[in-house]
Amino acid sequence: MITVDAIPYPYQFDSRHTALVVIDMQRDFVEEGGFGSVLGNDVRPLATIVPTVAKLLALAREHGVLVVHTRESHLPDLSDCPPAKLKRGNPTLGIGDEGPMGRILVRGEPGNQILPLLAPHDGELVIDKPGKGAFYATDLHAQLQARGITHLLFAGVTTEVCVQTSMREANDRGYECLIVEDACASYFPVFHQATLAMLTAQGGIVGWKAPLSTLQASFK
Ligand code: C5J
Repeated sequence: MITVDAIPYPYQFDSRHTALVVIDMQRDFVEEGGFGSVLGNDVRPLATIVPTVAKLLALAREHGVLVVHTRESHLPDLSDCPPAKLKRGNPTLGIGDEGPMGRILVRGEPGNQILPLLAPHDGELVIDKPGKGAFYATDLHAQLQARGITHLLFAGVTTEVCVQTSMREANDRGYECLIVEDACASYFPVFHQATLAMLTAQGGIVGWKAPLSTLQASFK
């Protein structure tokens, strides 16, 4: 059993029953010139966490923690995209439109791919999700149950949207969740901080948080 000196109190997990879920580290969200930056977002806070996520992936792989990657993505005919989601957002560039790296949030397009540095390894799960949460309209829960996973470590982007939604969905399904705080980021640093505070308030109402260095130390 590993014990992490986490907030709000120590978090314990068994690597064999734990998965690292890396949310949406896609080129269109993180890279300069992608969808996110074309919409006017400053992508630097997202790009900054890439080395930390790479180290976290290496730690998980070294210790036999299952790795799950997600991508926010839709079928090319957008039949899995609710009209409300299609209408939302920037009127000049929306889901399915031709963007700087191919069609926005469409499976298989260059911008929809995970950053090469964080690319999935053989045997790791890759979940294409049409929603913000990783459990909505995916088989993630079934895949985790089939592998006896009870604990989830979260990383990725953005902290307050897809990471937070996924962690809340996981918590409601009975998983013990920890967010690796410096392996997540938002275009809005204040939202990042607020999300970490919300998730861990009231004695860990959604779960725990710890930085990568604390997680690394817990394996020693
Ligand atoms: C994610 C978004 N991945 N912000 N998507 O957080 O729309």
